[in-house]
Formats: sequence, C-alpha cells, structure tokens
Amino acid sequence: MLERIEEIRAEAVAAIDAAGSSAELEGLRVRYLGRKAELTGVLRGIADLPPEERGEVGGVANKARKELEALLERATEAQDAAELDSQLLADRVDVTLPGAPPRPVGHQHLIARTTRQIEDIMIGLGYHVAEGPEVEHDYYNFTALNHPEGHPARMLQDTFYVQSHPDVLLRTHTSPMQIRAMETQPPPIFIVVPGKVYRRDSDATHSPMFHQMEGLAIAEGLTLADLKGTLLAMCQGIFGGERELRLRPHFFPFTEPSIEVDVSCFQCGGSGTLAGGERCNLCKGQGWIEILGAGMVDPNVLGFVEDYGYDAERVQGFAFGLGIERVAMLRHGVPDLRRFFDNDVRMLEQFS
Ligand code: 2NM
Repeated sequence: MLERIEEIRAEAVAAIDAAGSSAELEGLRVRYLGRKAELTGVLRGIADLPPEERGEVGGVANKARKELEALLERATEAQDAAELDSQLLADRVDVTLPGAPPRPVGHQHLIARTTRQIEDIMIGLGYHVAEGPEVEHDYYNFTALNHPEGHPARMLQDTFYVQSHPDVLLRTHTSPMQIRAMETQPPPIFIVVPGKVYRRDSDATHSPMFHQMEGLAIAEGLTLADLKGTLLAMCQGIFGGERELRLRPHFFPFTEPSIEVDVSCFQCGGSGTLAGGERCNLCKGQGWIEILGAGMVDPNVLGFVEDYGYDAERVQGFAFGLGIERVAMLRHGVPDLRRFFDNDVRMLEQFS
C-alpha cells in the first residue's frame, strides 16, 4: 500500500511538472485529488485497514495529498501568471496603427485647392510657379515696384512693419518675388507667384492675411492683347469656357496702362437675370464680376532690374494679380471670408 501511494505521488509530481496549461493542471487535480481519485480512495479506506497499518498509511497518504495540493496550487499560480503575461503581450495596443475603421487622411483646404487649380491652368499656358519670402524688404515690396516714398500703401495704417527694422515688413502682395525672379533669370520670363500676403484690414471681406496669385510675363513684343488673351484663358479655366472679359481703365503704381478686369457672371451667364426673372445675386444684376487687377509693366519697374538683362527698350510685358479667397468665395458661394480661417471642421469637411 505504501509503495502504491509513493507510485501515485511520484506519477502526479511528474505530471504536474510537465503540465503546460492551467486547464491541464485542473485535469490533474481532478485525476489525483478528486472524489474518484485513487489517493482519495486510499484515504477514505483507512478505517477499513488493520489497526496497526492505519497510522502509517494514513500519515503517508495525507502527506502525499498535502504535497500534491501545494504543488498544484503553486503550479496553477505560475501557469496563470504566464498565461496573463502572454495575453497582455498579445493584446498590447499599437497606438501608431490607424483606427478601425481607418480615419481618412486629411485633405487640402479650399484655398490650397483653388491655388493649385489656378497654378495648373497657368502651367498649361507655359508659366512657372515661383514662391518667395513673406517677410520682405521695403525695397522689393515697394521701391522696386515703383511705389514712391509717401505712397499711401507704405503707411503704417496699411502695412505691418517689423518694429526693430523699419525697412522690413510683411509683404502686401506677392510681386516682390517677381522682382527677385527677374534678378535671377533674364527675359523671357513667364511666372505666377501664389502665396500669403498681409494688410492691416479686418472685416467680412478683408482679412489681415489673405492669398494672392500674381502673374508676370516679360518678353519681346508682348502687348495688352497678349494680356487679355492670357487672362481670358485663365478665367475660362477657372469659371468656365463660355466666360468673356471686360477691361476697364484703372491705376496701379507698377503698371502703365493699368486695368481692372471683369469676367462675365458664371451664374446668370452675363445677363444679370436668373431663369425665374429675378436679379442675379452673384453679380448684383450687373452681368459682370470684378476679378483681376492688371496692366503693362511700367518701364520704371524694369529699370530696377536693368542690370539683370531687362532693357525696357527691348522687352516689355504684363502683370496681373488676383485674390484667391475672392475666387473661392464666388465659385463656392462662401458668404464670409473669415470662414476660411476659423478652422471650423464643418467648413473644412464641406469642401473636402
Ligand atoms: C496687380 C495688379 C497690377 C503686378 C505688377 C507686378 C510687377 F512686378 F511686374 F511690377 N507684379 N504684379 C500687378 C499689376 C499686380 O495685382 C492686383
């Protein structure tokens, strides 16, 4: 009997040692310590043994049972801990993975989209895109662009200056980059310059920061007719192939002659009246929408880049500028300029 108990004990110890899961350990507990287990039967049968054997067999069987219980408890604890560890490892969250379902990636802002679209049209006409600094020198922003001393645009009321450097400012147009471009390449030159510009103005139609696209073409023999053809192609690209242009005389310091350019209304087709007979709200019944400033580059401007190959007696050209926000507002019916810069997700998602 004692030998059999030792056999059971040894067998159970080996089985517990070899167990690979808590489920297996539970199986061993039932098998070696459960109600129907052999060792349980031995303990239950102690009373039926001859009196002289009861003490020793009972003691050995109880000791074996206690040892197995303790072994099983320790093995189960270790197994549970190991299983928890591997579970935690498997369940580890990689916070750098996309969510489920994955969130769509971002998209271009309506201003960026409008800018790219106009760039594409101009690239199609053979222009290059040039970008330059937003913090500019007075020389590039005003002087070389034929804005004389005392010109109202140079006043503190209109322009942001750097306090410690009175001749450094936030550019008020992207034309300073056109001077820089002419300093780095001789004619012919055909470029557009998109980007942020800054003016001291703030209401529903003016923001202290807004976006412009300016164009510059300098070559031999360019005329106002080339300017009109270029702007017509650009406006038809933006507003539709049926559009027409109207040129009105104007004044800009850097062009002579200067013009303002209207495009026929893309909502009413230029009639000023909608299908139902009511007045077109977009052009206010005028049939025309003011969209551009332009002109033939003033020889004085070319004089500032004479040393870089721009001889006003040999080459001439035109320049133009438009407001990106204004184009986007007209095309998409945005009623207030400030909506572009609120970063309200409803606005951002509406134009995604
Ligand atoms: C405008 C209107 C008219 C312009 C002129 C020049 C430069 F550099 F050639 F002198 N760049 N841009 C210009 C002319 C811009 O924006 C409404």
